[in-house]
Parts: sequence; C-alpha cells; structure tokens
Amino acid sequence: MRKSLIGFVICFVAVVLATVVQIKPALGSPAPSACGKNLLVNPSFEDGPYPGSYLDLPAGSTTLGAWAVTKGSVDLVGGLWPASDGHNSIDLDGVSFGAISQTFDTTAGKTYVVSFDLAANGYGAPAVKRMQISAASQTADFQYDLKDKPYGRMGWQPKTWSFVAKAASTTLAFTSLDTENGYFGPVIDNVRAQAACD
Ligand SMILES: [Ca+2]
Repeated sequence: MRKSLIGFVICFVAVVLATVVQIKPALGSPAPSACGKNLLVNPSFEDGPYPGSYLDLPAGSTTLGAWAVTKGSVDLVGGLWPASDGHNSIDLDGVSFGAISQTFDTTAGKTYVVSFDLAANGYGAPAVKRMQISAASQTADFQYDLKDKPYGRMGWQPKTWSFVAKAASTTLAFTSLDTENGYFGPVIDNVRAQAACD
C-alpha cells in the first residue's frame, strides 16, 4: 500500500515538472540561424606574420590584412595562450584600448548573423573586460568577467549577434570598451559573418 502511494506521488511530481518545463516562457527571441559561407577574410586571424608570443599592432597597421586597426592598439596573440581556433587570437587592449574592423559586401535589408568566441586577458585589470560589436549603426555590448574564467584555461565563450544591413557594403567592428589599464582586454577569435537563413 505504501509503495503504491510513493509511486503515485513520484508520478504526480514528474507530471507537474514536465508541465512546468513545457510552459516555461522563452527568454527573448532566438537568434536567426546562419546560412552560407563566412563573408569575412582572415576570420580567425591566422593570416599574416607569425606573431611569436604576441605582436602589438597600432592603429593604422595593415598586418591583419582585411582587418583594419582603427583605434589605440590591439595585440595579435600567438603563443601566449591557446586560441579558440587555430593559433592566433586578438586582445582588443594592446597597449591602449583598441578596435578592429572589416568591410564586406552585403545586401540592404538582409539580416546577417555574426558569431565569435570571447575570452579575456587574465594577466591584469580590469576584472570585467568589456567590448562592443557594431555594424550598420547597430551595436551590442559584451563582457567577460574574470571570475568566470576557469583556472589555467582561456574559457572561450561562443557569442552570437545579428544585424540588418543598410547598404551594399557593411563595416563590422569590434571595439574595446575598457577604461582601466589598457593592456589586458577582451580577447576574440573565430569570427564568422554569414547571411541569415531565408
Ligand atoms: Ca584564430
């Protein structure tokens, strides 16, 4: 008798839990899916010279090819830490707060999906690294809190964002929003920009 009662209670709880899970509202609208090829050149920062441990690139540098360094400086990081893809990644704080951008062909009115991996230079402050992604006058801010960084690893976090193009070409930019120190910033790698699926 007692066993059947326990069985009934377990079944009842399971049904309630299943119902709660099913009616749980979605948090925000899902990002659109990406289709087709990556529209970026040198999307993983693997082209160009071998950076050794790291190579500081000031604004105006052409070392990254299709990527322009547009502000302050960034570091092309090689052996200093593991990239999320290939060998190299970019610290958006080189010796000052930096930014990079790349312009690619788009179709006005079409949605594009940008994905990248985000980590942080853990060698110093600020404790929370901040950056902004922008394209076609649309922006989104991202941050990486060092307290979330696993010990001894980069702890790369995949990020996704989408924008609607307004012209036949669009400039995609990654900009450090840090205001402290200038040497140890948000780190990005493995950038993709693809048209959203129709
Ligand atoms: Ca890479």
